[in-house]
Amino acid sequence: MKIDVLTIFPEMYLPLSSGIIGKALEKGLAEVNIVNIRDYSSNKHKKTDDYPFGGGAGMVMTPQPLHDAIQAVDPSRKALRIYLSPKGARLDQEAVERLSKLDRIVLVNGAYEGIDERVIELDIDEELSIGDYVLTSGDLASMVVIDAVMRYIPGVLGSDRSTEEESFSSELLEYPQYTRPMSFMGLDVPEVLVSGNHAEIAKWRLNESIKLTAERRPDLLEKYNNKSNSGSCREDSSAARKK
Ligand code: 4GY
Repeated sequence: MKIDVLTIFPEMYLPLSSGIIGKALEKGLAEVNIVNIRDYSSNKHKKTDDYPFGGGAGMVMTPQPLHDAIQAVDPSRKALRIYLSPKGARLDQEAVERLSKLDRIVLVNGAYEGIDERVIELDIDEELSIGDYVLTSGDLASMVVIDAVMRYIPGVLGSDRSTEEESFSSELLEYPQYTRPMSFMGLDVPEVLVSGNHAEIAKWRLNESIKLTAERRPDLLEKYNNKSNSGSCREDSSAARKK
C-alpha cells in the first residue's frame, strides 16, 4: 500500500519514523509519502490560505494548491481520496480494515477553518472523522488512520497476531493481561492463566471480554450478539457469561 499525505505541516509526521510503524516503513511493507501543499502554491508568496467569503473569523485553505497537489500525487484517480474532518463518517475498526485492503490512499489535511468546499466536491471521495472533537488540523487524525491501517498490513505485527485479529472476539473489549511476577504488591495473577489449560484460558478470556464490554460498551456487545445470532458458529454473550 502507498499512502500520500497532503499537509501544510509536514513536520508533524516525524513520529512515523519510530516504533512499529517506523520499522514497517523501513522494511518497505508500506510507503508513506508526505507532500507539502505549499510546494504547489502558484502564489508568489506560496500562500495557501485566504479570508472566508461572507466574512467571519479565521482563514480558509485556497483550492488551487490543494487541487494541484492532489492531481500531482494521483493523476489518474486510482487512489481513494480521504479528507479528515469532524463532519466525516466516524472511523471505526471496520473502516480501518476496509482501507487496509486498498492499494493507494490519499489523505488530505485541512487546517484553520478548513478547505474550500469546491475541493471536497471536485477531488474528495470520502470524509472521515476520528471523533467528535475539533483538532487544529487534520494531521493528527491522519496519523491515527495510518497507524490503525498499518496494523492490518502483513508483517507489520507479530505473525500470530493477524489471525487473532480475525478471531470472533475482536469486536469486544480486550480481556485483562498479566505478566511476571505472579504476585505484585499483594495482587495475584488469576489462577487459570497459569493452569496450562488452554481451553479454560480461552473461556476465561472470552468471559472477561464479555463482562467488560457489557459494563463499558453495551453498544459493542449488542453488535457482537447480533452477529453471533445471524452467523451459526458461536453462542451469544449471555450463554458465554454463565460458564
Ligand atoms: N475530529 N477527525 C478531525 C479534526 C481538524 C479545521 C478541518 C477529526 O478528523 N479530523 O478535528 N480535524 C479540522 C480543523 C479544518 C479539519
